[in-house]
Amino acid sequence: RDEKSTDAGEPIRTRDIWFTERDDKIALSMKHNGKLYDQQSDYQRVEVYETQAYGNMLTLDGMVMTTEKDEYVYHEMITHVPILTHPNPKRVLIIGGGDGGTAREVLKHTELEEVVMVEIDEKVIEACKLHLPSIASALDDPRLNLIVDDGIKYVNEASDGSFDVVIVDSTDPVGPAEGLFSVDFYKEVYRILSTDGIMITQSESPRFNNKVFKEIYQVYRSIFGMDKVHCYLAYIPTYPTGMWSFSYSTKGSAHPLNGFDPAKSQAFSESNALSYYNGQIHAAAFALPNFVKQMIDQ
Ligand code: AAT
Repeated sequence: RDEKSTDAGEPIRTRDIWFTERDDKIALSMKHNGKLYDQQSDYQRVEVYETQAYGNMLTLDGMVMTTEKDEYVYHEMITHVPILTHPNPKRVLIIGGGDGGTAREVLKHTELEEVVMVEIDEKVIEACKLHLPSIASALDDPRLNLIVDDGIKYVNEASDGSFDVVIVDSTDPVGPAEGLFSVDFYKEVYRILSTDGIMITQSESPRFNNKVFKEIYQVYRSIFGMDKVHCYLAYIPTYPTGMWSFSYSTKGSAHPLNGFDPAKSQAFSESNALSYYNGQIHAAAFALPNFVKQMIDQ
């Protein structure tokens, strides 16, 4: 590896080097062989590391976004849970998701007629196409309408009722994604959902980002209604604490469990050779520990 260098021309060192994502009180470290990409975009610092345990890893402003070896958990769970419980999904909007993982999973649903993805940062797209091709593969799919723009602007300008499923695959609420955590943004998402529309967001870790977690659920309930917002969990080893949550908010009759067809989910999982999502995981993901229920119900 000695002859290789990063984009900045620095040699990749072979000694004991570690990436660490630091919070005030905890940190997550991964040993790596070097940095493959390092650019400051207009929005954030975009880096790709070659980790030893999780393959190539995208970080934004020093925070882990995705890795080659555990990305399937996040991308399968953010996608198949809503699409397989919507009565008739045709039009899907992805906000963020620049690595392409969510788009790749959405495009496995061949009945869809329109898939739009709005990512703000073209450097994220570039880094992932170069260094995380198994995740970014879908970004060149002709069925994907990929728009490089601010997702907030796109949603504000979209017509009423224009999407059946909106997936907010966004960064944490700092930097360019801050507005993606505001009441006004979710009101606009509600407006552009069709009658039976579903909004999905990554809703942080209940164990780690607990203030944001509680606020998120309060905001969604104030817009969609008390009994229209659900939380589900998945286990993502490279995110702080490993316990991660997603929100499922519904405008009309869709429900994550009532009317859910485990056989259909199981068949979808098998025919697409999925690695995490299946008929049993779907139902199990909505079973919440008491401390999480209490945070949501407060
Ligand atoms: N599937 C990967 C997981 C991510 S990446 C989130 C993406 O949202 C980033 O590519 C970022 O550039 C994009 N983004 C941020 N703000 C906006 C915006 N306003 N409009 C459009 N795209 C945006 C998320 C991982 C979760 C983090 C867990 N710690």
